[in-house]
Amino acid sequence: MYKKNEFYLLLLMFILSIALVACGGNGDAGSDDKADSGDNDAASGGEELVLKFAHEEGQGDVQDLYANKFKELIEEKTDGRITVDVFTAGTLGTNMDVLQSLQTGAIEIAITSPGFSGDVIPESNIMSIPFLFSDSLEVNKKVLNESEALYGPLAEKYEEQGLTPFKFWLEGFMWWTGNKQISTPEEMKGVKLRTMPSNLIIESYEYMGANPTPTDSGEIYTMLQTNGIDAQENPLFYIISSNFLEVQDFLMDSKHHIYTTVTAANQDFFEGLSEEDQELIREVVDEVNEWSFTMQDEESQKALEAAQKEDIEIIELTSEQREAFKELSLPVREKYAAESETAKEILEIIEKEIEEAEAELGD
Ligand code: 6CS
Repeated sequence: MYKKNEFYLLLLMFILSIALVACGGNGDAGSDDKADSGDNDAASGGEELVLKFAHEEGQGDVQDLYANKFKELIEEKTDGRITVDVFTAGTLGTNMDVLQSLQTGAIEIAITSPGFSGDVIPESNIMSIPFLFSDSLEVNKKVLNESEALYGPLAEKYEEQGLTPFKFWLEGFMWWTGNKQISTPEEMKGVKLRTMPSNLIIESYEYMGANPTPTDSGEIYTMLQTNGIDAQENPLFYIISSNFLEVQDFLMDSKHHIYTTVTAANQDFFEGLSEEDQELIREVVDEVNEWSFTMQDEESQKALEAAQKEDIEIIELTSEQREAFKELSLPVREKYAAESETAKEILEIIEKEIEEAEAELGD
C-alpha cells in the first residue's frame, strides 16, 4: 500500500516537473521568437517599418536607381525589418504633390529637387542659380557633401518646413535641347524654354533672354512635340530616357548648371525613430550618395553614346559663349541674396566653398 502511494506521489511530481519545464520552455520560446524577428539585433534596433520612398523620375532613371539602392541596402542591413516601397514620378501625383506629401508625412522619404521646392523654401534656390557651381563634378561633389552653408543655415530652412534633409547630391551637367541652335544669347532670344517651376529658374532665363515656360515634367515631351515649347533643359540621361531627342533637332552641351537634388525625410517621422534607426538611415544615405556619384557618371556616359547615334546636331558651347550667358544671369544672384539674411549668408559661404574646393582639387 505504502509502495503504491509512493509510486503515485512520484508520478505526480514527475508530471508537475514536466508541466513546469513546459511553461519555462514557452517563455524561452517567446524570447527566441523575438531574437528571430530581429528585435535583439543591434543593426535592426526594434520596430518594424515600411517606408514609402518617392522620387521625381521614371523607372531606371538616376533617382530610381538611387532609391532602389537605398531599398536594397536598408533591407539587407536590417534583415528585412525595415522595408521600402519605391514610388516613381507620377504615381503619387505631380512632383509638387510629392513635396507636399513629404511635408505632411504621407510619404516618409523622398528625393525632392530645388526646382520644385524653390517657392516653398526660397533659400533652396541656391541650387538653381546657373553658372554658380564648378565645371568640375569632383569639386561639386565635395561641396555638396561637406558644405557648411547647405548643412547649416539651408538645412534649418528645410526643417522649418517639416523636412529633414539628409544629403544634397548631383545628377550630372545640364544640357539644352531645342528645335533650333541655342549657343549665343542672340539665339536664346524669345525661345520658349521649359523650366522646372521655381521662380528663380524662371527669372534666370528671363535674364538670359528666353521666354521661360514652367511645367511639370510629365508634360515636356508633348509640349515639345506640339511646339508648345521650343526647348528645355535637363541632364543628358533624362533627355535620353524621356526620348526628347525624337522631337528636338539640336542638343547643346551648355554645362550651364549641374542638376542637384536632396534626399530628405518627413521630420516628425524621422525624429520619432529610435536613435539607432536614425543613425542607420543616415549611414545608408551616405553610402548610397557615395555610390550615386559614379552611377550618375556612368548613366551620363551611356546617354552620350545614345545621343551620338541620334539624328540630331550636337553643339558644344565655347567658353566665351558660356561666359556670355553667365554674365547675363549674374543679377539672379543678387535677387537670391535679397530674399533673406539667410540667403545672403548661404550665397557668401557657398561661393567661398566652391572657390576653395577648386583651389584644392583643381577645376
Ligand atoms: O525636369 C524635370 O522636371 C525633371 N528632371 C530631372 C532630371 N529629374 C526630376 C525632374 O522632374
